[in-house]
Amino acid sequence: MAEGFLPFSPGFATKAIHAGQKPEQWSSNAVVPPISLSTTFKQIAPGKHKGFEYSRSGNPTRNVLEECIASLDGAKHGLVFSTGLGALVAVINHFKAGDHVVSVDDVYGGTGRYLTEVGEKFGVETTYVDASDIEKFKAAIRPNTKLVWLESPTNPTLKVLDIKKIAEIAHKHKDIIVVVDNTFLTSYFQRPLELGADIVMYSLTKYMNGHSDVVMGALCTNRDDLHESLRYLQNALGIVPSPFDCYLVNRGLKTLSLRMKQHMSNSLKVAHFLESHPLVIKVIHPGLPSHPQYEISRKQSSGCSGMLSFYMGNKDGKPATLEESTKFLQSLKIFSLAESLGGYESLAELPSIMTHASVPPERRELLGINDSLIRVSVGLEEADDLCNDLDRALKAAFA
Ligand code: P1T
Repeated sequence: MAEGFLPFSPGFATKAIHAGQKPEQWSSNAVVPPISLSTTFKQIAPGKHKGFEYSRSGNPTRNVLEECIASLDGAKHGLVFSTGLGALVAVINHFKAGDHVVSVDDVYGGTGRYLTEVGEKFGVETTYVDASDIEKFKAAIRPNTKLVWLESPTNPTLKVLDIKKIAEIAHKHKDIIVVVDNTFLTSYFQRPLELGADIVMYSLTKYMNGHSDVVMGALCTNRDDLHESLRYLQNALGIVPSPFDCYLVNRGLKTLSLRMKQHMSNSLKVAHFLESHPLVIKVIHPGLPSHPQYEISRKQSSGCSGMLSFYMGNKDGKPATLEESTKFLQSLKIFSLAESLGGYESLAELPSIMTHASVPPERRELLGINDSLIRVSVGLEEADDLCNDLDRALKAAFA
């Protein structure tokens, strides 16, 4: 147990290795689930089959992954999609024109882009709110609100939202569904369904797969009605992942608990190092006592991932210019300057120009996504090597 945090869910690592993968389900008794590439399945009589007809509507390798993902969240149902955004598309397609969404203001840029630029074209309007302020959140709910979309911690400013409190408020209104994007923490560190969410969403591209070689998304729920609708949409919209990718994610899950523990330990070492660095103005990491929602983080999560953000600045505390941030990012030798997160390798990026470029400039300013904000995904390398890399690049940026 990480000190001061919620206890871990019992049996997590065992489920990650065994759930959905009974060897007896295959005629060969294969211990590693086979990759079933066939697009179609022979029928015994027209409409009579052994559970599979066509690979868009169902596939044996995908089924294994869906069962395993669901079990990790303690969920009855799991569904996987071609990407994380594909999972969002399925959720929005569950609604109809005239329905309203309340979304946390600091969401992944691509999520905001879909909600605003695509969702609104089809008549589903979104209001963005700082959901860490409960009164502001309550005020954003309208009579036609049908969906509350949360991300916690948020991307990239790592705000932690009180999921239980928000879900309780939302559920006082009939028909509101609460979805939590749990990409940053995974089911190992946070289980939103147990905190009152109706659906938990993932970009499996990140920690769940963990090896930066697959893009995929997932939704898990305990509600049969939502599962039925979303499974229908998974097929009807055609947003399914390939069997080979399902095999890879399934393999990645086997080491999720080990990886997450090490991501937490490494990112805390890096966060403490940066917090004492003269060329760093502020570090945002939910495991630091200086984080504004440190207590909520420990109350609702079992730990922290490898994600942190920080503002860099010169010795006098003047925020870095775009040139200085660029110099820093280009001077890194172990961290790669790249979008994405959650892989075994360390990455660093500039959200204002990269992952959050699609956020309107006024909202970026309000959220503090400026040219001195650096987002880091701390990987599994030696923490001392990572600190030395950051130190050298910070000095080079202001030389
Ligand atoms: O890339 P995709 O698998 O479609 O997932 C989208 C997505 C959803 N939710 C969160 C919290 C995310 O971070 C992402 C993708 N994010 C990045 C690519 C990034 O660098 O932040």
